[in-house]
Amino acid sequence: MDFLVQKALDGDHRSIARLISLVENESPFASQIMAHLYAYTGKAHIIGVTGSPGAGKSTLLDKLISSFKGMGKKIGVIAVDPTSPFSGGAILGDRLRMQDHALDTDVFIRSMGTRGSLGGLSRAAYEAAMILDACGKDVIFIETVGVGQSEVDIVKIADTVCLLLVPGMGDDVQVMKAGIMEIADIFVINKADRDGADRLAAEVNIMLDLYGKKAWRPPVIKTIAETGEGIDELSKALLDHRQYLSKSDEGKKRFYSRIKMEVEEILKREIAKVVEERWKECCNDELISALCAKRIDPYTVAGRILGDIFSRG
Ligand SMILES: Nc1nc2c(ncn2[C@@H]2O[C@H](COP(=O)(O)OP(=O)(O)O)[C@@H](O)[C@H]2O)c(=O)[nH]1
Ligand SMILES: [Mg+2]
Repeated sequence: MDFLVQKALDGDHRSIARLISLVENESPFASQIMAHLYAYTGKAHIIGVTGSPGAGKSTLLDKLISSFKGMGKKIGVIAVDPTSPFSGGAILGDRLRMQDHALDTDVFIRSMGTRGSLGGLSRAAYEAAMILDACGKDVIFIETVGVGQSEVDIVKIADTVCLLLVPGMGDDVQVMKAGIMEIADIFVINKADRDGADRLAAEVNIMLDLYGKKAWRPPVIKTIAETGEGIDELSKALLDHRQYLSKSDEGKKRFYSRIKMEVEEILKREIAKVVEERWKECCNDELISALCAKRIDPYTVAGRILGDIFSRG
C-alpha cells in the first residue's frame, strides 16, 4: 500500500487510478490512504463545471484542458456520470472526445458513478479531487450535471463554480432564481452561436446587478465550446477568481467550511457503520414480534441500542 501511495504521489496515473478506486469502493484501506494524503493537499485549483445535460460542459472542458495545458499545468478531470440510464451514449461521447487528452501524462481523466445518491456524489468526487490534489495536479475540473442538489453540492467541493447556460434551452433567469445564482462564480453562456445568447447574457447581468454588491462580481462570458471561441476569456476569469480567493477571506472561508464538512462526513460515516453493525446484532424475530405486538416501540428500541453503543464506546 505504501508503495502504491508513493507512486501516486510521484504522479503515476495508474497508481492514482487505483487509489481512487480503493477509496470509491470503500476499501478497508480508504481511511488510511486519505489520512496519509491529507498533508499533501491544498495546492490545486478545484473548478466545478455544472449545467443542464447537453449544455456543452464536456466540449468546453476539452477546450479548457488544452488552454490550461498550454500554461504548463497538470490537470485532473472528474466527470460525474449522471444516474440516468439514457446518458450512456453521452458518457461514451465524453470519453471519445477527451481521449487525446487521456493519453497525455499531464491530464488524468476519471468518470465516476453517482450510485444513485447525491451524498455519494459529493463524497466520492471530493475524495477523488483530494487524491488528485495530493498527487500533484494543479487544476482539477469536476463536471457535474446540474440537476437540483448536485449543483449545490459542487459548491462544497469546488473553489470556483462555473455555471453553463444555453440560449433557448429554458435556462432563462426565471429558472435560475431557485438558488442557482448564488452558487456560480462565473457564468458561461455557451452555444453563443445560437440566437438569444446576447439576451440571456444581458438578463444574467441585470440579475447580478440586482443582487447587490459582492466582493466578487461573477463575470458573464459567452463561449462557443465547439470552436473554442471565448475560451481564453474564460480561462482568464478562472485564474482571476483563484487570485481573488487567495487574496481575500473568501478562499479561507471556503477552505474552512470544507474541512469542517469533511470531519463531519467522516464522523457520520463511521457512526453509521457502527449503528448498522449493532442493529444487525440486536435485530431478531423476538424483537420484531414485540414491535409488531406493540409491546415495545421503535423509539425505545433505538434508544437502548444507542445507549449500548455509547456506553460500550
Ligand atoms: N452549436 C453549438 N453546439 C455545441 C456547443 N458546445 C457544445 N455543443 C454541442 O452540444 C452537444 C452536447 O455537448 P456536451 O459537451 O456533450 O454537453 P454536456 O452534456 O453538457 O457535457 C454536443 O453535440 C456538442 O457538440 C456550442 O458552443 N455551439
Ligand atoms: Mg458531459
